[in-house]
Amino acid sequence: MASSLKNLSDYDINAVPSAKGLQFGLVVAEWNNEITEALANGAIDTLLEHEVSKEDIFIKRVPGAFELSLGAQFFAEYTTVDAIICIGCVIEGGTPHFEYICQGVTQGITKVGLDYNIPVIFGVLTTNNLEQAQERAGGIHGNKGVEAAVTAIKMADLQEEMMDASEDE
Ligand code: DLZ
Repeated sequence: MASSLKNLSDYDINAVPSAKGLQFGLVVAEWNNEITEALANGAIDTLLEHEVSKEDIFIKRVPGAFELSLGAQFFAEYTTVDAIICIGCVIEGGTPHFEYICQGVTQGITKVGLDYNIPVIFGVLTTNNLEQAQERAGGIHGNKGVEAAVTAIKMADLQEEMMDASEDE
C-alpha cells in the first residue's frame, strides 16, 4: 500500500473525488520553463479529468520558484480559488543558490497555506540535474504536476467536508 503511493501519477482515478464546481489557481515559474510547462499541463489535464471546468482554472506565471509563494499569496488574497498549485523546478548548480531558493519556496508556500487556511500545493521539483527533472515531468517517474493536482483536489475536498461538518454542529 505504502509503495503504491510513491508515484501518484499512476493513481486510481476512482479514488479521487470529483472536483466539479471547485476553482484552482496555478502559479507557474518561468525558470526551466520546458519542465514547468510540462508539469503545468499535467496538472491542468488532471483537473479537467476530475470535472473541473476550464473556466475554473486560473494560471499565472512568475519569474522563478522563489516568487511562487507571493504568487500563491496573491491568489489567496485576491481571488476565490479553493486551492492553489505551485509549479516550479529548481536545478542544483555549483553555488548555494539552490539551497536558498528551495528553503525560501518551501517555507513560503507552507506559510501561505497556513496563514490563509487554503490548500497550497508544492509542485516544485528540486533535482540535481535536468535529466532528473525530465524524468519527473512526463518521463519514467511520471509527471509530478499530475500528483500536485490530485493532492490539490483531495485537500480542497477535505476542507469542504470539514467545513460542512463544522456548520452542521
Ligand atoms: C536565480 C535562479 C537560479 C540560479 N536557479 C533557479 C532555478 O533552478 N529554478 C528557478 O525556478 N529559479 C531559479 N532562479 C531564480 C529565482 O527563483 C528567482 O526568480 C530570482 O532569484 C529572483 O528573485
